[in-house]
Amino acid sequence: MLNTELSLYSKIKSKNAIIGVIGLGYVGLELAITIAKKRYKIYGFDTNFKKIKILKNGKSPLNTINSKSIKFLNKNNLFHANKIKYISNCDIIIICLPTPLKKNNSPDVSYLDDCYNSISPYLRKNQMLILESTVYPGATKELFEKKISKRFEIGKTFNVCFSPERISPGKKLSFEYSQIPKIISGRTKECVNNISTFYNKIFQTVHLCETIEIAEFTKLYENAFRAVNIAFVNQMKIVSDKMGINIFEVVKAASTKPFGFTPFSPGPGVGGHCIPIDPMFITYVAKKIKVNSNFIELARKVNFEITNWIVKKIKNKIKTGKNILILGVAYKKNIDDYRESPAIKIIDQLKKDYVVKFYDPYINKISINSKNLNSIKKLLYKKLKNFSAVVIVADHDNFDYKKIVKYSKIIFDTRNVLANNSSKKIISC
Ligand code: SAJ
Repeated sequence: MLNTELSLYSKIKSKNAIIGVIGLGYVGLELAITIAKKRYKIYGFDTNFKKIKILKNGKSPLNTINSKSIKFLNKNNLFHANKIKYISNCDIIIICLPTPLKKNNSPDVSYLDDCYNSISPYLRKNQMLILESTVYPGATKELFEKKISKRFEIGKTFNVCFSPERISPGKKLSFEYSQIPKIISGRTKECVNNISTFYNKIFQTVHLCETIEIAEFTKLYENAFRAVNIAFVNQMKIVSDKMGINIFEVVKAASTKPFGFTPFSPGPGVGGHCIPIDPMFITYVAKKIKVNSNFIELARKVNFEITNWIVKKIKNKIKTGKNILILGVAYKKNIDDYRESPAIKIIDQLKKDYVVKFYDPYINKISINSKNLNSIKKLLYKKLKNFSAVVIVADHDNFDYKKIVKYSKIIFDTRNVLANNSSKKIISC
């Protein structure tokens, strides 16, 4: 039987299915590598030609994915930028595109809309589309299923599924991506059968949600849980600070409770494109159906407020001089991403009254209100004494914290990374 005549199910079972991953960011690339390791043929699609060129040269565009994995991917699979016509070769199309917020805090689904418009001419019978992007409940139906059902019979000649990504960028996990349980869902039992057959070959554990909407909501709930708890501990930091109590010690003590407690650490604010963003998708739908989700909005407000609180603390404590060095502008440690990073807000506010420079080993340039700011070229620890203050915003592991304390005049530690150092120069904030 020709490959084209084999049913989708038998292609998946026999690993003859060809997989297309659209969006080769930290989600799509990680997923492509994980799938390729299970010996499926992969097409990778991305509109960023520069990125595709880097990938084709066997290099990684991300500091969280090593070039060895890219070389492996290249050897066994095919990368294509914009040769979107190859979508018709793919039996399974997995969409891993960003879903940011618009200025009015409603979901920006333009990447998904553009994606559908570009792949639509190449969709054919017996394909399965899996949306992995984080979306509001109902989006898979609205943005993909409704359009596809005009041309194919969902579940019979075309499968529509949703499976949220669960990548933890930058975190050195003690387990592989394939060991993170995978949430899956499909519109019909045939869709479910195909996605569970496929993802059971890729991931160690698969959890089937009864509906696509449950799966869409699950992802948002996971991240709203983090946003709300981070906001809670950030507010408790402000309260305990006023009482002269070290909140980090409180969290450390509470963490000894072996049940019913999940520790979160206070920080300079919440960055990234998951935690500040995803919970707002719940608010977006809640507002449309006129139910209250003010817990989420309050968390967002508190997570912004904590950044202002830190800036105020810095201004109050700096006695002399006007030079400040920000160490680490990434939104969390050991990554090269500064989207929504609190460091941007901190620099933007401080630069009104101080000369602010930054150094981040992973990021050499940032843009604040479309003005570029370059990192200082090299971190010469001995020169730290030339700054009135050093502010640790991203506690990258590759900083030499002993030297930072030794050579700095005053250090604002927003990450409690210097907890074990009793130097009077350190101000925990
Ligand atoms: N943060 C705190 N205190 C905390 C935890 C985080 O201030 O206790 C801050 C971080 O510094 C960062 C922001 O919140 O600025 C978000 O941190 P995050 O650890 O949630 O990291 P993200 O944004 O990379 O979240 C991703 C999410 N993964 C997915 O959505 C698939 C999240 O669900 C993961 O739990 C998280 O990675 C992770 O644990 O690494």
